[in-house]
Amino acid sequence: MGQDISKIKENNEPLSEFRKSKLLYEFNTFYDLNKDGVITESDFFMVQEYVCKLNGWAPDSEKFEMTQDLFRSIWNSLQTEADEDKDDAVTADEWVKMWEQLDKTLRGGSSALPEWLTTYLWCRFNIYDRTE
Ligand SMILES: [Ca+2]
Ligand SMILES: [Ca+2]
Repeated sequence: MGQDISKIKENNEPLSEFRKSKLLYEFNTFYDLNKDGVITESDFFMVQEYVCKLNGWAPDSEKFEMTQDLFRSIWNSLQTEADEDKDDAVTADEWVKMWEQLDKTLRGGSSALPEWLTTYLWCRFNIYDRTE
């Protein structure tokens, strides 16, 4: 009976070193924008401010508020998925762990990334297109 459990464990392969270093690179480059070693709400706040500035949306405009809501909900989702100890900060460890979980889900037949992640990636690429 104990053998079944060890078989399950064998299937849960850890992420490869390559994949891990890629994830950590993304963590540092695209998420931890104020470079304090963790992802927090203020990192998302920076992206949001930046997006609004680029588009010329004033802080009291409807677009500004929409963007603020969007980034707040992305952060809330990330927090739910990744912030295991609920200290309002996502560490590199928690980040990699979340991706291990995500990879498992994707391999298990689920077809898509979570919606918040898709949204963030979309915003991210939009920003980087413009800064060139
Ligand atoms: Ca940070
Ligand atoms: Ca945490």
